[in-house]
Amino acid sequence: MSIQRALLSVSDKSGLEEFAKGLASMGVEILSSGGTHKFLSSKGIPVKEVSEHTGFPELFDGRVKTLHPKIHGGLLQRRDLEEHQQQAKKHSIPPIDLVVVNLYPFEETVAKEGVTLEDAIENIDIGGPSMLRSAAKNYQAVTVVTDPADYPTVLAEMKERNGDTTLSTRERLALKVFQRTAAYDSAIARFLNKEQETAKSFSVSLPLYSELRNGDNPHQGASLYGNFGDYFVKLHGKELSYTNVLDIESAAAIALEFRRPTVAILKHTNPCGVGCADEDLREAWEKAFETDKQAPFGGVIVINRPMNMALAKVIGEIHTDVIIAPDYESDARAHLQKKKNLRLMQMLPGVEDALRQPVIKSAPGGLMVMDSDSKALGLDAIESKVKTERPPTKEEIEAMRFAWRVVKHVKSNAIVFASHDRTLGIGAGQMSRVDSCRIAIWKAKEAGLSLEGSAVGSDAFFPFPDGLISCAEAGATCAIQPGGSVKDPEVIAAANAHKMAMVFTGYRHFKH
Ligand code: 93A
Repeated sequence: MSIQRALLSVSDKSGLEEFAKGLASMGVEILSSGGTHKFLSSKGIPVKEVSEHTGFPELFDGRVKTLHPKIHGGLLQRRDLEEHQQQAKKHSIPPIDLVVVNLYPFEETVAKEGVTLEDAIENIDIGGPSMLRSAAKNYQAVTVVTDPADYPTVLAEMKERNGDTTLSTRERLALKVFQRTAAYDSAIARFLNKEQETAKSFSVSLPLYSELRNGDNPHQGASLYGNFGDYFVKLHGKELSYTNVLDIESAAAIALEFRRPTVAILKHTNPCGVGCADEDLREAWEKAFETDKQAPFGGVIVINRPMNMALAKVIGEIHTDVIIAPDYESDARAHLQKKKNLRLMQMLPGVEDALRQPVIKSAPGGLMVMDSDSKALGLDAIESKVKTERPPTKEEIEAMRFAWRVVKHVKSNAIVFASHDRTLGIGAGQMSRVDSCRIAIWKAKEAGLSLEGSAVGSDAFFPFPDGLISCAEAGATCAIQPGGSVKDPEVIAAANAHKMAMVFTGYRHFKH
């Protein structure tokens, strides 16, 4: 079958004029993308623009020129299948028998000194390789030329064979295409890889989202940059402060740890209490609030279900700075909005992704970037990590899971006593672990909560047995901690002596 229609789209125009003239002289219809069309027309060669052929203009600064079913259908349709030919007819997709494409000069571009990433990226050819690959896949019927050095051979063959090429030539040219596109993609990958290695410099440009009410203290100014509004919307209340934003981030992270209806109350980014329930948010609230009834004053409350009136009524009774919920029932919102100083925040879908973004902190003279702590226990991780003579009961496993989920969000050194659905005592941010244990035990006592049969979670290993022993004496029957201390054997012996079940997770959850 002689070549009837050809598509020419090239960056390197060398040898193109003669080649196109040769094609035209054999009666081949020539289609071309914008620049190539202009070039050929200027040489007086009859040529039709791709956009005219497809009925679709070039878009997005030429990023979309030839990416159209009429082009790829023309290349990929099988001439030997009746069904394909019927579809082609039905959708008016005439066959394209010859493709002549060479790609945006990516390699040359990145070889230039001082090339910008943007320049490199704009030189990543998408449509060209796509056409080359479509044509090469269908080499049984389609001739594909990517190297100007092949123009004379192809033209000579066509002249000799009444406008056709041989299958062996088409096969050879197809192989050449895949070698070329593979090399092209490798060059892109190499460049991006190098870009990331050597350019491990940090530059960011974010729009101002809003000025903040104040920093840590009223005499410190603060501003918020970026797309905070894509994830959180303030429905009511005063402007946010710097500490509000920190609290909102911590609160959302805790709430999203849990699938069951959950309420967490926070102060200075630490949870004062976390409670879960099967259905009733109010029940979850009671459990969270019972952990500590003093600290929540002026705190932050987060829930992972829409706020309802029953919960709005009870939490409306205590002074709160910020409430965060995925949504608010209208009566609940109206009720809470009566409080002028209360900020009502809605967290939008996608927050989870935002919280998985790297953490950025200032450092003297620069900043630090850290992966987010998104490590979680596997479902069977507890059973396989028991270190004590006594394995944990099913209830203890649930309680340890809960403690481990919460302790991740408590500032180090962190100790959390918990049952399967609530916190019982939290010790946060102490310089020695044994002090965090003491505080957690004391807080539970203050709250009138029993630690008998509870689980204790520790964000990092117990460096000595003393902390663990104090937890056991307070009533904890199981412990979850990373392990890894040189004194682990002594800590395990102490757990055994107290008939505790203890699990080593193998990884810690420091939070600074
Ligand atoms: O930006 S692209 O990836 N999008 C396309 O749809 C497309 N189609 C062809 N680049 C595309 N091309 C490339 O444009 C070809 O591979 C060729 O290198 C160049 C020819 O463009 P012009 O004919 O407009 O000068």
